[in-house]
Amino acid sequence: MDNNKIQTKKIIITFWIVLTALWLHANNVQITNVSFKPNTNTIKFDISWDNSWRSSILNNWDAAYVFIKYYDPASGTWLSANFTDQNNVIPAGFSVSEAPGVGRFIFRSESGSGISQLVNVELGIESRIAQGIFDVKLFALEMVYIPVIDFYLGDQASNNSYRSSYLNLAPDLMFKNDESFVFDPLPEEYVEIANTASFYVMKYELSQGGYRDFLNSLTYSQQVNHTASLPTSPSGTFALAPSTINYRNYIKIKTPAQLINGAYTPAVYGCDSDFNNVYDELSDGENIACNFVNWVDHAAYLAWVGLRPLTEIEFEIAGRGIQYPAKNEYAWGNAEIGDDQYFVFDAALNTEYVNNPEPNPKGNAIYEATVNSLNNLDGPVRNGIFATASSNRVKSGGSFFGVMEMSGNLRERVITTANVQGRFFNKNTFPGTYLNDLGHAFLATSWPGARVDPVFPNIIDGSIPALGLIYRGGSWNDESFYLCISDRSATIFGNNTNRDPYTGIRGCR
Ligand SMILES: [Ca+2]
Ligand SMILES: [Ca+2]
Repeated sequence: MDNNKIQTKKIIITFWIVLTALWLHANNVQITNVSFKPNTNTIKFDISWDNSWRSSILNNWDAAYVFIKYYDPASGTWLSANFTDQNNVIPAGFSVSEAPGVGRFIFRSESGSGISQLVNVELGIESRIAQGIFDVKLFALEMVYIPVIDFYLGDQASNNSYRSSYLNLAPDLMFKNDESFVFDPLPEEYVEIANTASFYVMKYELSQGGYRDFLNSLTYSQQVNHTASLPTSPSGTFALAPSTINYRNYIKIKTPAQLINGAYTPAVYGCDSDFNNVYDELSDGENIACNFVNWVDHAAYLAWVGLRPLTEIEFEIAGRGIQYPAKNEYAWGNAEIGDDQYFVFDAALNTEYVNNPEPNPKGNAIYEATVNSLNNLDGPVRNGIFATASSNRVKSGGSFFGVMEMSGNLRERVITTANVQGRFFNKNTFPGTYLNDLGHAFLATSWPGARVDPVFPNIIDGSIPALGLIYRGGSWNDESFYLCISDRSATIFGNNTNRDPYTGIRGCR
């Protein structure tokens, strides 16, 4: 009865599909046909993503991390809706993770590879959400499962590479997981390796479409702190990039914020790489990795989706896997890297590709030698640009476990072991998945840059130094050595509030 009443009131329910892609070459997850089933308290949808796998040999698979936001009229904000793990319906050959955490992982339960295509998935949700009276957004991110393994740290060659002892550089003495400490040359001391556990890491750097969707779920006051241009700026203004040069960031203000009855409405953001003032077309760059994000943005995004930063130890584990280190190796497991400028076609389309990838044994990556500003390549590229249905690890530039763009494209902030603040980081503390009124992550206990505040404890607002971070993997503008999986050249100082064109967002949990 209530449900009928609600429908006669014509309350509009909107479904937001993130990271959508329709064409060949596209790697990104797609959600369609979303509906609610009030009788079973479930949300029903179809989901698919490309280049999916599960390997029983490596005990490794990829997954779609799904999470729900609903609009809370009382607070005027988008909040997380909880999954109940009741009445789940999952097609044969797939599984879904259960609590804890705000989101759920959908993944192959049997070995295989190719497109993952699931129809009529149902996941149990709070009954009030299943009634269909709220505006709801269902999001998905592709992630990769990293099992507990024996691993090596350092490659005995890269700058500040980990090693097993203070002086001994002999390869047979490199650190392995059956030891407890590793020598970190940055603080010149041994650091304890926390108990390792399996984790999921984002398969790609966060896309511009993903960050756009985040901005479109914030209030005006929250948007102010996660963009470079005021939300009241004219339509067509770059949200993150400078007006002079945008380095392939195409997120713009689509509809400016407006002052109505003394309060600002949020701006609406969209991608428009072809400058035709039609936003979020397939040709508008939303699958390109998102640059111009600072640590305050990064922390807030991760908190909002229920993820956390990686540690630099996890970065090397996800990159190298179980393999013995090769000196100066990149994410694809050897020290050979292409150094010819790439020619990019279908630029900013969801089919964006490079028509001259390097042949074996050289791996492919976007960095100083391969960018080509004359060919519209002066910034990051589409996530997974080198991965195709037939590409191997070297050609795709993927890591041992299939994580993409760990070498190059955008550099990645991770938690360092090089100072006490980084070593204080607790992987098991997650903020509450909602942000404070100003859009900042809080309850981010032990995260770098978290300061004590009487109202919002452990808030990350950029007001104090973000001690405990380091950049890993290098960017499109870096020399090749920065891209090595063990390179530790790029330490981070200061508050890390500058938005630069070189740094992106990756998270894990
Ligand atoms: Ca357009
Ligand atoms: Ca990267």
